[in-house]
Amino acid sequence: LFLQNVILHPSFNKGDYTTRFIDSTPELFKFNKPQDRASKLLAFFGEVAVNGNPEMKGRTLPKLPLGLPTLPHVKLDYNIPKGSRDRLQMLGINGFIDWIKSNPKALITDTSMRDAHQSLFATRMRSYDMLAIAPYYARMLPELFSIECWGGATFDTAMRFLKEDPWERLVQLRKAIPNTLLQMLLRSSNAVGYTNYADNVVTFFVKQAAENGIDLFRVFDSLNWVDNMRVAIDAVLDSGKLCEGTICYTGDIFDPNRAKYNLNYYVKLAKQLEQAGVHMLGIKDMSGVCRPEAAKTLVKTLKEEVAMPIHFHTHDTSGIAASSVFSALEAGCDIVDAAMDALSGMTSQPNLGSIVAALEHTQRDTGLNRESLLEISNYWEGVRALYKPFDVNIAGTSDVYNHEMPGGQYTNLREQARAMGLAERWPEVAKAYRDVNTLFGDIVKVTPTSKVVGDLAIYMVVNNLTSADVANSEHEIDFPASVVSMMRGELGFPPDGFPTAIQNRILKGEKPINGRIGAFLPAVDLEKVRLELANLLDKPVIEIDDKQLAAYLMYPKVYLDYQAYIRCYGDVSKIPTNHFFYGLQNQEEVDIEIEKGKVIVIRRIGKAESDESDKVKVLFEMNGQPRTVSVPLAG
Ligand code: 3PY
Ligand code: ZN
Repeated sequence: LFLQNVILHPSFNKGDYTTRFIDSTPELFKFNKPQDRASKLLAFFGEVAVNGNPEMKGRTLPKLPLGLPTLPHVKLDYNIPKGSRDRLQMLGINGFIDWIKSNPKALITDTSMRDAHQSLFATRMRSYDMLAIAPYYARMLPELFSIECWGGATFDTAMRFLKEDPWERLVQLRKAIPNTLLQMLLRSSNAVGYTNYADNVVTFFVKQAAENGIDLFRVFDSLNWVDNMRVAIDAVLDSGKLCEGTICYTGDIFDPNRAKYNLNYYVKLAKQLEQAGVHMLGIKDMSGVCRPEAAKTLVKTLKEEVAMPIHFHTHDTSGIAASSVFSALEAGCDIVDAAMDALSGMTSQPNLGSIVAALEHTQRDTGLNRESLLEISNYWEGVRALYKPFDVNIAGTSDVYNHEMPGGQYTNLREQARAMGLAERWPEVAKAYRDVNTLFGDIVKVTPTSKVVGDLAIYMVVNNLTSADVANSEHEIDFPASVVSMMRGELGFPPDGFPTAIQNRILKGEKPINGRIGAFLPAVDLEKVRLELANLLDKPVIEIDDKQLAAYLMYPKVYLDYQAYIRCYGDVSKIPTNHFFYGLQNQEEVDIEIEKGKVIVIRRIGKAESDESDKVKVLFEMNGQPRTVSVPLAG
C-alpha cells in the first residue's frame, strides 16, 4: 500500500524525519501501480462488506438498508436571488458594516454545516450531504446573513475520519452558494489545529481559505489573548475579507467569586479587538453558559462601548440558550447564530426555525421563509438519521454551568470516556474537568485549551487521582504531553498567567516561554516543505498546490494517511453517505458520479465465506460487468 510503509515507519511516526528520510529509506518508496478509479471504489465496497467501515467499529448500526434523505420539492431551474454576499460586494466592507448596524431585522447565521454537527455527532457530517442541499440554500434562504460551514474541527476530521478533502468541500460550497456569506471558525495562531503554528503558516492558511471561498472569518484565541490573535487578524484584513474578532465567554459577569470574568474584562477585550482593526465583534459562548441577564447586560454595554456590529453565538447544552439569544437581541445584538431545527438543541445551537417564528411580525422579523426553512430542516432530519451511530443523544444539562465544557467538546469527550470504559463514571469526568479548571487558575476553555483540560480530567479519572493528588508535589504524576505544553505557554497565557505552583510542578523546574510562542517559532520554508511533500507523494512539485501544502502544514501525518487512503480506495467523497458508512447489502446498487456526467453503477451480488487464506471474496457487478474483490479479513 502506497505510503503505508512510510507512515508506519517509526521515525516518520514520531515526526522525527527530514527530507533526507527519502534518500536514506528508498525501500519505503516503491509503490504498486495505482488502480483505476472504479476498481478503487470496488476495493472500498469489498473492504466495507468484509470488515465494515472502520468508523463504525464498536458502534450500534441502524437497521439497514438506509435510504437517502429527501431534498426539498423545489426545482433548481431559477436564478439565484441576491444575498448577503452580493450586498457585501456592492457596498464594500465599510458600507456593509454600516448596513448591518442600521438594519432593524435580526440577522441569522446558520451553523448546521459546522458547529451543529460538530457538537451533535462528533463532526462527522460529510461533504456529500452538504453539497446536495447547498443549491437549495442559495435559492430558498437568501435572507440568511451567513452560513458557517468550515473551520474549527471540520478540517482535520474531514481527512481523518471521512477521508475527504476539506478544501474541495469549501470550493464546491462556494460554487453552489455564490450569494450568501460563507463563514469559518479560525483558532487564531492555532488556525484549524490544536497547536500554535509559525506566523507565516497561519498567514498562508488564511490566504488559501480566503481565496477558496471564505468571506467571513470568526477569529478567537483559546485564552482570549489578543496578542496571540494579531497575526490571524492581520492576515484576514490583508485578504480583504470580513474579520470578526471574537471574545470567548466564560464564567458569569455577575458572579463576585469569579470577578476576573466581569463585565469590564469583556469590554477591555472588545476594545483591544476594535483597535486591532476587526470589523465585527463575536461573542462566542462556546459552552452555553451566558445566562439571559448576562447576555443582555453584556450586549448592551458592548454596544455602548464599541462601534462594531455584534454577533452572538451560544450552545443549548443547558436547554435555555434561546432565552439568552432573545435577551441579546433585545439589547440590540445585530446577528445571532442558530442551527436548523433538526440539528439544533442540546450541545448544538438553539433552534433556528423557532427563533425565526418567534420574531415574526415584530420589529426584528428576520424575513426568512418558514416553509423553506422547514423543507431544508426535513432534509437535515434525514441526514441526521444516517449518522445515528455517532449521535450521543443526551438530554440538556444544567451541570454545564459547573463544568463549562464547550458544546463541541462535550459529546466528543463523553464518547472518548465511553470508549475507554468510563461511561458509568461520566459524572466523575465532569467533576474532574471542573477541578482541573480550578487547578489551572480558572481559564477560558475552548479548543485547544479545552482539550488540555479534558486530557487531564480523563487522566485523573483513569488513575483515580483527586485534585489534591494533582496539586501535591509528593505525588509522582506523568502529566499528559498537552498539559506540559500548555504550561510552557505553547498555547499562550491567560492575562494573570497560570498559577505558579502547579505550573512549576508540571514543568518540573523548566522555565515557561517568555512571550508569544509565535515570536519564537522560526518561519517555515514553504517551498522546502512543498518539495518534501512532493517527494513523499511521489509527484512532481508542480502538482502540489497551495491547498495541499496548507493541509500538510496543518496536519502532516493526517494528510499523508488520507493520501495513502485515497490512493488505495479512490475519491470516496462521491459515495452517498448511506453506502459510505454501511456499504452495500446483497443485490443493493449504488450510482456514483465520479465526475460530472460520468456515473459508475456498482451492485453487490454476493459474498463468499472466508476461505483458508483468511480472505473473503465479494462479488459485484460494475456497470453490468461481473467483478470479484478478494479482501483480507481484518485482524
Ligand atoms: C472549535 O474550535 O472547533 C470550536 O468549535 C470551539 O468552540
Ligand atoms: Zn460553538
